[in-house]
Amino acid sequence: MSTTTEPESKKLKMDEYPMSPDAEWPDAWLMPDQVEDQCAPNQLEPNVPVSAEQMRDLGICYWKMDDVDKYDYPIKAIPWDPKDAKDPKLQALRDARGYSYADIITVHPDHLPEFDQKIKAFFEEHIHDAEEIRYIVGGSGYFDVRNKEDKWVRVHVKKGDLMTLPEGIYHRFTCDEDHMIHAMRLFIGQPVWTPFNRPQEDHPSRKKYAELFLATEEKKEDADTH
Ligand code: KMT
Ligand code: NI
Repeated sequence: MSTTTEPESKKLKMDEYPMSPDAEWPDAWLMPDQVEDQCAPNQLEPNVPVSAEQMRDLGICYWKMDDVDKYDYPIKAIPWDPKDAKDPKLQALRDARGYSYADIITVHPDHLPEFDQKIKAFFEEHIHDAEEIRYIVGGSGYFDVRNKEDKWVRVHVKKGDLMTLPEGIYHRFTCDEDHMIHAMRLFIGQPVWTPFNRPQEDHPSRKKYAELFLATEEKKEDADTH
């Protein structure tokens, strides 16, 4: 009798879906503390690029989804059910990382009520008490995250990019000058999108982030030996 189930050894375990090679990661750069137009690229002069390795060191994960154009995604679906867009690679990643929930939204003046207010709210510096997972199925935009020196790093995400920000990282979002992003929001379990605006130094998620990603080597050694 034949079986279609994969042997145990071939199955990807939770958290073992391999990330994309460095060359495929989105462009990222340092940006000034203050900006006039949040949707402009806002690079320093001269530009200071931020590498994939530096992004990983902040806890960011990234996968390039090569087959994004093979599937049609609705403008809005809350929640989203993959009836006619059964991308096996997306499903494998969701299974590997436990992303049980998904919805789809479009941030564009014609598709998001109170666009101007929303885009201002997205750009308030905040953390979440869970990972932030976004799969960009159309358009583009900027996720800004704070680096280890508390400087802003701007990551330019576009169609086909699946990026996650770790729990507790200070971040914000804005559209770019095209003012259109079509994104799938993923979540482990029931979604909670609550933003906790900075400062949140005593928030457990912030403390966890600081310990995992900001602690100096000395502090880590201290923690190991005491
Ligand atoms: C966020 O986290 O600010 C958003 O979800 C914005 C739209 S998704 C790119
Ligand atoms: Ni957020």
